[in-house]
Amino acid sequence: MTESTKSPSAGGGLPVLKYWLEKSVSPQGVKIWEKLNHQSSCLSCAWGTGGQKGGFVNEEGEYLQRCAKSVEAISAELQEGIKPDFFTQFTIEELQQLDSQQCDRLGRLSYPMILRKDSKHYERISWQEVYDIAEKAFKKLPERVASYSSGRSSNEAAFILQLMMRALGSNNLADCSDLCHAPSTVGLKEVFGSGTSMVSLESLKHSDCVVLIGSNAPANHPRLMNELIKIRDKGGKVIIINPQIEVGLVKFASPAFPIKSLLKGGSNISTLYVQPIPGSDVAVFVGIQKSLLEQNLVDFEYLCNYTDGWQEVVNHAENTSWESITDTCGLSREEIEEVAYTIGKSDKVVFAWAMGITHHTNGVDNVKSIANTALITGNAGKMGAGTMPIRGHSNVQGFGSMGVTIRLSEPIKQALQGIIGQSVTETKGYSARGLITASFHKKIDTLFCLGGNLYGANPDLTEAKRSLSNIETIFYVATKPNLGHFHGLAKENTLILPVFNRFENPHRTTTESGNNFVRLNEVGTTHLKDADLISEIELITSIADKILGKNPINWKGLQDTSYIRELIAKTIPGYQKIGEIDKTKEEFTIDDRIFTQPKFSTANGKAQMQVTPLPVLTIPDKEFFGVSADSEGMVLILGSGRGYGQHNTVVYNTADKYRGMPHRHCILMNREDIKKGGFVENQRVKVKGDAGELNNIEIIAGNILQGSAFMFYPEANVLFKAHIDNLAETPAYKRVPILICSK
Ligand SMILES: Nc1nc2c(c(=O)[nH]1)N[C@H]1C(S)=C(S)[C@@H](COP(=O)(O)OP(=O)(O)OC[C@H]3O[C@@H](n4cnc5c(=O)[nH]c(N)nc54)[C@H](O)[C@@H]3O)O[C@H]1N2
Ligand SMILES: Nc1nc2c(c(=O)[nH]1)N[C@H]1C(S)=C(S)[C@@H](COP(=O)(O)OP(=O)(O)OC[C@H]3O[C@@H](n4cnc5c(=O)[nH]c(N)nc54)[C@H](O)[C@@H]3O)O[C@H]1N2
Ligand code: SF4
Ligand SMILES: [Mo]
Repeated sequence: MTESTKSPSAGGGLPVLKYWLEKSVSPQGVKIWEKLNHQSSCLSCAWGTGGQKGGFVNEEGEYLQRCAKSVEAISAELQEGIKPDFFTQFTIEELQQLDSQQCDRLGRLSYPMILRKDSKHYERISWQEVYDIAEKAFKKLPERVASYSSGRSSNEAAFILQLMMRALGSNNLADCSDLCHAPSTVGLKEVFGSGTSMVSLESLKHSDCVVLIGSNAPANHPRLMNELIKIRDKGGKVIIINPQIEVGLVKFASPAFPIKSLLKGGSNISTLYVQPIPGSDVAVFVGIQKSLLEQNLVDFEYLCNYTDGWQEVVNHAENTSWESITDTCGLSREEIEEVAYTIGKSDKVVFAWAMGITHHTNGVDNVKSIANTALITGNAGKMGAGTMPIRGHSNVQGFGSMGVTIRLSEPIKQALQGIIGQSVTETKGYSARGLITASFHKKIDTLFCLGGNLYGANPDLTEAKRSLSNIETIFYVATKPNLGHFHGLAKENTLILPVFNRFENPHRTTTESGNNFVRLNEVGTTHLKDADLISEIELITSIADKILGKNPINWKGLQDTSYIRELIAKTIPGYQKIGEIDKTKEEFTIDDRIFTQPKFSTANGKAQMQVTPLPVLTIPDKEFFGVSADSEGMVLILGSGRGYGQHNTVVYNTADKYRGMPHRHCILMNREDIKKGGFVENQRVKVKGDAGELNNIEIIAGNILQGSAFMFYPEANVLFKAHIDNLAETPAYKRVPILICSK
């Protein structure tokens, strides 16, 4: 391994501080500081830093909580506007040659554009023409109109988006959460009657043991690491369950603890680190339950008083053999027993997880098996304990709360009927995956994308492209260009509509963090002086006004966002305080989400435990990839995910120093597998999946379980077809069979 690619011994630390310094003393630096201090929540992840008390403050009012990821996001938004003649110079074929980072680096979108059928260029158009096209496009059968959204926009934009769609009679509200935490929402709702984290930031601080499953928090939720450091400092435990050793989960150097970072090279994070086979977490948790029973560490009194269905869950754990558990997950019985003992002997355990749990065909079962383990030890419904899905986008949870979902809850449905003056459609609606399938079958005429990159985020990019090309009109509402704008083209008209970001909006907005805390974002300004931007609120209300008229909703009146907040207060359970927020400026925790008593939001107040069958994990043979059994190469299980320098489909930095991956076209493999397959480190290979192949991929040796491999997304999305969890419709991005061969 060369010096430049040698990975650091701790996550965070000097490379992060260096990034901070470089950016904040750059010519952009003053502007970055101004935006970091702006009273609005961070654009990046859902940990929820920022808000009324300024950009550096977390939900508990603690300072020094802004991380380098947030600087990365702000600095990308502070790029210059794309020049008016840029798109006349370059054809769509030329733009299609750009990679994700190059698309983002073009700069901020600054004027509305259209790519018409048979034209080679995006061309500038007026907002008036945008509305005229929208008027025609939305006047289609409601089931042939759809939206997709990505959780960067505000609660207010989310609320009116779904209000418009429901007033049209459509339930096709696909959202990025369908590709993300939908299994958490579905699973937790069934068990606890509430689909979000039951743990507040305050409550997390009381915990003496955190079990972190399938999360690379050092990269994706950096300020969560501060909490883990503090829990370790007071003698608490951190158990990591992850097939890959993520360096920052072993040791993390946080700028919030400068002395430790500089003198000791960081703080120790994991007390125990176990590496299960990808997709086998149900087996791990059933194993933990079995061991808890054997070690007499089950809280039967709690189970009897506060849960239903526990007897079946206990029987299932008892009756599942150790052999099938260890065979499925690859962990030894001793490893599982040690994890169980640590959980069972701790007073207050938080179970936190991210995509390693949800990106599987049994994602909902994964979530339920974690919930069962929390319940079996009495760790749900008390301060310092509970289940905590760690949400992705900064306001993805707010989108769900506002009703941007195909699974609208009954209370919201009832309340909305009063506003739209008609009943809310009972049609099933298309999730993000459903939408791709429906457009593949030519069932969609119009698609309105509020942010995101539907093309790049989906498995099987060839299929995604073909499907989107069957849609007549696509509106992409965005701040910066991405791959989707150049590859996800419609049959007739593709429009790119530029909007203000969160710190530029001419009106107040709110967002919701993953810990159920509502942030108030103040009015801001943009540095793009000559640009023709619009706010998302103005855009959606203007379209709605054109297509739906003024009755029963005065859409243009809603451009004063305080009226939208009034409607939210009346419609969205737990959100009453938002009606007062313009006066009080009081950010708040949403009611009935944080459980510090074992009384849940189910019909009888008890948690509804359900048996989780062990998955049957198979590895296909070479013939599956269309080659003969005796041909060279080896089959591995690929997990696709994020590098340290990207936000989802948007790449900021190509190298991932922490994993020693110098560029995007790498595959991380276990050293033994490299040998076994007859390969050598840094060799270039071909990677094949069931949908496509990638050539010239460099092998990097890394700390990953034998039999598994890791690659970056969105690039890896050309490889595989969508295999989904049938309940949540989320693709199995973390368990993809691949064949690696030298040619
Ligand atoms: N900087 C930055 N921040 C982000 C994002 C970003 O792209 N960049 N994205 C945001 C979004 S939308 C999301 S959803 C989150 C994502 O946050 P994460 O879920 O942390 O992101 P992933 O890269 O998908 O990593 C998942 C982790 O799961 C592990 N894993 C894979 N398969 C399994 C398995 O079968 N079992 C277990 N137990 N573990 C497994 C992987 O090794 C990896 O460490 O981050 C959010 N925050
Ligand atoms: N293989 C693989 N695929 C995956 C995943 C994986 O782990 N592996 N992860 C999945 C997950 S968890 C998720 S959440 C999805 C992410 O899927 P998406 O949410 O669809 O994708 P993003 O890359 O986050 O979208 C970024 C774009 O949003 C736009 N944007 C940014 N800020 C704003 C704003 O303020 N307003 C508007 N209107 N637009 C804005 C910008 O144009 C930017 O290019 O990808 C999924 N796909
Ligand atoms: S942890 Fe997340 S919310 Fe907090 S500053 Fe970093 S990216 Fe922003
Ligand atoms: Mo996500």
